[in-house]
Amino acid sequence: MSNEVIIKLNSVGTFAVGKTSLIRRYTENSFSEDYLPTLGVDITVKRGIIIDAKPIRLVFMDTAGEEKFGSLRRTYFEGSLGCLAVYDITRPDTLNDLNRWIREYQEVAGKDKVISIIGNKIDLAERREVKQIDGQRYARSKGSSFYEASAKFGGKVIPLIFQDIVQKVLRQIS
Ligand SMILES: Nc1nc2c(ncn2[C@@H]2O[C@H](COP(=O)(O)OP(=O)(O)O)[C@@H](O)[C@H]2O)c(=O)[nH]1
Ligand SMILES: [Mg+2]
Repeated sequence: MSNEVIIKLNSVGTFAVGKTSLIRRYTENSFSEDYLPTLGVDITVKRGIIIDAKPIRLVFMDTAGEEKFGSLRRTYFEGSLGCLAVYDITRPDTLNDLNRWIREYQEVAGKDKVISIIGNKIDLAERREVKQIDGQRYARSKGSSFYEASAKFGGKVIPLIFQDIVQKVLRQIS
């Protein structure tokens, strides 16, 4: 479709918080228990979605949350319009780490880009160590949307996360 809007989105967050799983849940509606760490970057394209009456092509640059890929990761943030900043509700450090991840993303993509904060793995309720309110407060401090989700269980929140970030990006670029 020629009038397709192309939106490049990134993911940030510590290793194994579920960045790849959330994107896979949204793009393929699938989930795997096996941990296959992203090496450098996974690029996923999702076409044929209509948001606010506009045909959208989403290009996900899903990068590895490892220091050794640092300089490479930065190059994938160039030209990005939005970012999912993901933490794991069973690992409090991963919420603290978001400051560093968001700073790295903003240094390359720009401070004005849309960032959504996602607390993932809510299916592991008995192992929860981050209260929902703490994620919410953090997101508010960044002016970001906030969602809790489970890439494993999926559900309605998954498309909402992606619709929301795309709508915010569209508002910003129009
Ligand atoms: N229980 C549970 N496990 C998850 C969830 N999301 C991801 N995982 C698991 O956590 C590990 C890391 O996931 P992955 O998406 O590769 O993390 P990434 O390094 O942030 O991209 C994998 O073993 C996944 O199966 C979730 O919502 N619930
Ligand atoms: Mg990954």
